[in-house]
Amino acid sequence: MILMKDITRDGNPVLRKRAAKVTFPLSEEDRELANKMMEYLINSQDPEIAEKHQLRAGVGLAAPQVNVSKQMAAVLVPAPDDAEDDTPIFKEVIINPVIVSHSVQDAALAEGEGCLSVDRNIPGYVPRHDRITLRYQNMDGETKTIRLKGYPAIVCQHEIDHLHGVLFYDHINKQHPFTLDDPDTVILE
Ligand code: UDB
Ligand code: ZN
Repeated sequence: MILMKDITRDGNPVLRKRAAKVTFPLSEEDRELANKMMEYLINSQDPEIAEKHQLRAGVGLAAPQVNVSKQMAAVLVPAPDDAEDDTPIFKEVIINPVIVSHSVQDAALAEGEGCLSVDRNIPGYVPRHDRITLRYQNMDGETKTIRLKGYPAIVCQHEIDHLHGVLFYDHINKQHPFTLDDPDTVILE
């Protein structure tokens, strides 16, 4: 299983590279990597397993974060705590993802962002697209085109940034971290 020691940290050049496209059918190695990345997210969101192995509860993990420079990321956005139904809001391994269109409207998380690869707290708004149309391949090589908004859209943009060598703090206004260039940006609580 993937543990925190396996996750590359800021300063490792793999986090600043553009990852290579993945070819289909997936190799056995790529298939195992995809499964292990999703397994990390599932384990990390289970309080007992997370405590036992000291995992940070993750909602997304990109291949460069486990030192593999390929365009693959696992995303697991759980249902809200108060939901009747605990079906995840979004659970997918996204391969060769592309944002084919996006809203003019931006959005940012009120709390800012963090990253499994960044050990310090870096405060500030991270402006992102509020709504995206995402095209990607799933593990079976099927091309999917989906629309996402709000939190799951932000998680996917954070993961896609990793595939392009971009980290969340690159988007923070250096002088005024909680000042937004676009005053119409929606702040998500
Ligand atoms: C995270 N976790 O996984 F709403 F079960 C962050 C960390 C950096 C704090 C671990 C997170 O937001 N947890 C979370 C949120 C929930 C429900 C839940 C767990 N990431 C992913 C990452 O670093 N991927 O590369 C950072 C997020 C910041 C905004 C989007 C991704
Ligand atoms: Zn990250």
